[in-house]
Amino acid sequence: MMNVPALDGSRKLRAPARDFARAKAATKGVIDGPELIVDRRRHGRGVEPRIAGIGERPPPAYNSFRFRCGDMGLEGRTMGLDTNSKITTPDRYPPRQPESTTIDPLLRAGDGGRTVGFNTIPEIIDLDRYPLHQPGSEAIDALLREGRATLKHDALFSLPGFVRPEAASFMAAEIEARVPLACRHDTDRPSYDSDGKSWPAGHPRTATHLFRYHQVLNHQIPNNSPLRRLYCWEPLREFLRQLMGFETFYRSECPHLALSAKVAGEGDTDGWHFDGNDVVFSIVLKEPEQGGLFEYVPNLRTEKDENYEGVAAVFDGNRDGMRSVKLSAGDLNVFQGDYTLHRVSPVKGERKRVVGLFCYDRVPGTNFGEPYIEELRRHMPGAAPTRIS
Ligand SMILES: O=C(O)CCC(=O)C(=O)O
Ligand SMILES: [Fe+2]
Repeated sequence: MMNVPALDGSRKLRAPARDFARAKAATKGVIDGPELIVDRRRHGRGVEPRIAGIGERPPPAYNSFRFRCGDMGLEGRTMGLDTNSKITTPDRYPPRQPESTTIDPLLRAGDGGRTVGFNTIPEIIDLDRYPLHQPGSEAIDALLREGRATLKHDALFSLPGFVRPEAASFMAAEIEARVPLACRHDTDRPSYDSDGKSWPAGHPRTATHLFRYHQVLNHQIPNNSPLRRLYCWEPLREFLRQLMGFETFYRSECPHLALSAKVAGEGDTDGWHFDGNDVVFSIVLKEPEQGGLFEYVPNLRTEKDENYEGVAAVFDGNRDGMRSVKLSAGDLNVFQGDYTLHRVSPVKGERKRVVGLFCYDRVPGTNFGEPYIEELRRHMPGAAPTRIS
């Protein structure tokens, strides 16, 4: 995801031990069973404790914590702990949205009334080229080896033609039909997540860039969407886990951002930024006529060196070491954007750029923090801010 706070960045713990004790006291006798999870993981630079999610049986290495996530249309349904460590709603298992069997009117409006298709993975993924259903096969092992080496060097590993063209255009139509409901981002933002310090004017940390696009959120994407089917397909998650070399790897459970999609029309763009989370998994569903290039400078900064000079030079137009690639419809892209400065150049022409974004985490039950969700809510059409607490 762009430079959103890392998962649950809203609740980065300054004093983890105290917060943890407060959480434990607040939940005593109210929540039976589940543990609260705080993990310590790298995001941006360094290691910070932060709330990661909720799970019945968290890995023993993790402390635990529970938090609340308000969400549009699902308010009051779920989640545990508000910002004052009070239990808000102790219902642990919110009802799931029923699987819809009929075509929803929005989709009908968007694609001329086709019946929902692409119900099976072989219709969606080119399994001949990428036999993810055969883990451990020579082809998959070779792909994993190539991917790991490429990621190390380039920060971007693309699997061209991963999604079949007809499935990609079906998914794009499904997403575009939801643009009237989508968040509209149109703001200048800095390239970095805040580090809480104040930086002098002219420093790259204070420079802002235009971010402008529509964003369709998880709960706005139908349950029977082939895009969701793909996201929920276990062999894909397992393949990506192995590619990243993580021991554990879970789909996010964020009602808003687990699965989302971005739609960029004429002039829309993502400004230069570093991602707040480690990895973005995207699938391009539709390419624009021109522009919408993915531009990046691999490993411009490192864990030890911010290289502000190099960053400032890119802002000033230096293109040394920069890659400028046209990601094509159907490509699956794995991108490590925490050390690699990147942007999406402005889209030109009538045809939109549509990208699906898949969100995972190394701990189960992850959600994004409420402040960021509130921010999204402010960008929803006709939505007034609705803080619950
Ligand atoms: O739209 C894309 O291709 C990726 C954009 C991006 O950098 C992000 O969402 O963080
Ligand atoms: Fe990004």
